[in-house]
Order: sequence, then structure tokens, then C-alpha cells
Amino acid sequence: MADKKALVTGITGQDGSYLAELLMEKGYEVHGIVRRVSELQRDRIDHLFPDHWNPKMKIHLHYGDLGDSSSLLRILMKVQPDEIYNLAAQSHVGISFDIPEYTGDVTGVGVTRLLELVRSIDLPARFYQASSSELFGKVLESPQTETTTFYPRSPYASAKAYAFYLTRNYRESYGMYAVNGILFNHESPRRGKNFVTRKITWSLASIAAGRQKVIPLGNMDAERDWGFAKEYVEGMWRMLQQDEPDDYLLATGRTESVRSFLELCLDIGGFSYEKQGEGLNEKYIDTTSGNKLVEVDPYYYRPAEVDTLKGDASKARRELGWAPKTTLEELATIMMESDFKHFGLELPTKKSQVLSSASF
Ligand code: NAP
Ligand code: F7E
Repeated sequence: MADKKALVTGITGQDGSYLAELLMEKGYEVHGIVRRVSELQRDRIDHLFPDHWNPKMKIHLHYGDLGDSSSLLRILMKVQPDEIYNLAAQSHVGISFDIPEYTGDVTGVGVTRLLELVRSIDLPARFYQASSSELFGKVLESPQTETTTFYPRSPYASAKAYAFYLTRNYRESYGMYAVNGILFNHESPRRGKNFVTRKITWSLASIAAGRQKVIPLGNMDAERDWGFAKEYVEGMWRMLQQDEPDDYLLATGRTESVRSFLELCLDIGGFSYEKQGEGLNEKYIDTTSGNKLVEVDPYYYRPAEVDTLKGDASKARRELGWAPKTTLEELATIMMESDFKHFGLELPTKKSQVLSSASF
């Protein structure tokens, strides 16, 4: 039997890179959509192309854009995928307040373009939509489940809400196998450096290397349910292997504040520190050098904030056999170790030794 073909939008992103790896391990022929950029930066997937000259290579990239229907049509017709994973998005919540129209077009209407094309050409492909815990926004119950009412708090979340309902609508209207994965925050050494966890781990490594002085942060009271991205892509794949299409939520069930994550990383990095002040005056001081390590910068506050998120992934556990394994302490260690290594440094604590043998 021929290999299954998967089409991954957003393959150059954090999740796309882990998903492409997973699908290749499972024997899929993987096709990724990449967009034109002025400087080629494909660090997250470069390792998947060890021998570019090999015509039997089972991963292929195609130029396209979620804002451009004709490119999407051409790719769908050419590839004829069995499974489509729609991970492409303007995925930064804070920045979505600066570019709301673009966010709506790509993160929201982009899904209409894909689904409508799949329907129009009668492609019998299964479709995964990257939905988000941001849909719960100003939460109406805790923990959140697949049945919790949405309360989006940003242009990003509003676009994802439209995409969520559209995906469900195409499933119900046209009998398509189209599902939403409502994923809570998931992080890794491949996380973009302007998301708060990676900003913290990268900046602490940079400070330890003498390349940066202070980390400016926004709302440290915000609480998130953070898991490890590598495990979450396995859940995406499982959602497309069920007998019947349905929506699922993936989360760890543990919530911590940005401040707790920061302090966890300061401990892992071996910093001696003291917290001083409150509110806008809150700061962290390195008690060895007397230098300021962290300060509050209101630039990073959002016009509306999602204060707290905590997911209940019982349905995924029960029906998909999916469960998170990596603790937040392990995740922070993996990320800190990777960023310290980038600057030629090792973590002072040896907690990370078992984890470091694996590749992330
Ligand atoms: P990411 O690292 O920001 O990656 C986004 C991907 O989308 C990149 O490959 C990016 O390409 C691509 N992209 C952006 N605009 C595009 C466009 N107009 N046309 C085609 N491709 C475009 O995001 P991620 O963390 O991997 O998340 C993957 C998906 O899950 C996103 O839809 C995100 O909103 C959603 N999600 C993420 C989380 C999380 O915690 N990570 C949780 C819930 C849902 P470039 O490399 O060229 O920028
Ligand atoms: O912010 C606060 C910020 O940008 C987390 C995306 O993958 O997950 C992600 O969205 C919290 C927020 O992630 C800074 O205000 C404080 O409360 O890391 P983040 P996010 O907004 O939760 C969801 C599930 C997605 O779907 C999204 O695509 O941290 N925060 N200080 C900060 N945030 C940032 N970025 N930078 C700061 O300096």
C-alpha cells in the first residue's frame, strides 16, 4: 500500500516541525506549505532534509500562503493529501491587537479557504484545525473542558473562534472528517522567542553569557497551563485516526503564573535572586552582582488579558489514550539547557542529565 500523504500548513513553526518529524517516523510522505520570506529561516526543519539530492525523499515543501487561495488549490490538487493539519496562523496574541485585520484574514478566513477548497474538489482528506485555549479567554468555568463556553479576549482568539465554528460547521454540513484540537499552551526549545516561556529561558541564558542585562516582562500574574509541544503533536495525529470525527482538548491540568515560571527558571539557572517591589515597580535583583535581572515594562501589557487557564483533558485521555508526561520542571529544564547550550554554557545544576541525552 502507498504511504499516506499528509499536508502540514505552518510546517516551519514550533508545532509544524515536531509534527513533521512524528509523521515521517510513522512512514508518511510529508508535504509542507512555506511562505515567501526575505531571509530563509528554516532552522526548525533543516534537520529533516539531510540529503537534498535524494529523489526518494519523503518530505516536500511547497510555496503557498493561507491568504492566497490559488496557491492552496494548486498544492491540494498536486499533493492529494490523506490528512491535512492546519497549523499556520498569525499565532501571537499580543501582536494580534496591532494587526487585527491580517490576523482575522490568515488565522480565521484562511481556514475557510482551505475547507472550501477541500470541499469543492471533493478531496476525501481528514482535516485538523489548530484551535486554542485562548477561546476560553475570560473563563466562565474552571477547569475548562470541550463544553466550556468561549469568551475570546483578543483579535487572535476571535479569529480562532470563527475558525473553530467553521470547522465544526463543515463537519456537520458536509460530513467532512474535520476536527478541532483545543490545545492549551505548549512550549519547547523551538518556541518563538517572543512567547513568554522562551523569552524567559533565552534571556536568562543570554544574561548568564553576559550578552543581555535585563528581561522586560509584562503581566507576571497571568496563569497558564503549559505542556511540552512534542507530546501535543502526537495528540493531533491521534485526533485524525478515530472512527468518528470529534473535537478534543489537550492540557496538563496544572496552572502556574508567569512569575512562578520565571522563578523556576531562575532556580534552574543557578541565579541567586531577590524579588523587590510590587506592580509596575516589581523587579528581580541578582543578589550576587546586585544587577537588575527582571523589570516590568507595560509595553508588554495587553489591552485585554486572559488571566488564568487550566484544562481538563479527560476526554482525550479516555478516547485518544493521550496524556502529557513531561512536568513543568522538566520542560523548563529542557528549555533552559538548550538555550544555555546555544551560548556555550552548561546549567549549574545536574538535574538535566537524564533529559539531555534526548533530542528536542
Ligand atoms: P508558530 O510557531 O507561530 O508557527 C506558525 C506557522 O504558521 C509558521 O510556520 C508560519 O510561517 C506559518 N504562517 C504564518 N502566517 C502564514 C500565512 N499567511 N500563510 C502560511 N503560513 C503562515 O505557531 P505554533 O506555536 O507552532 O502553533 C501552531 C498552531 O497552533 C497555530 O495555529 C497556533 O495559533 C495554534 N496554537 C498554538 C498553541 C501553542 O501553545 N503553541 C496553542 C494552541 C493553538 P513562518 O515560519 O514563515 O512565520
Ligand atoms: O503569553 C504574559 C502574557 O505570549 C502568556 C500562543 O501560542 O498560547 C500562546 O498565547 C502570558 C500572557 O502566550 C510577557 O500577557 C507577560 O498572559 O507566551 P504568551 P499566550 O498569549 O498564552 C495560546 C494557547 C495560543 O493559542 C497562542 O497561539 O504571559 N506575559 N510578560 C508575556 N507574554 C509575552 N509574549 N511577552 C512578555 O514579555
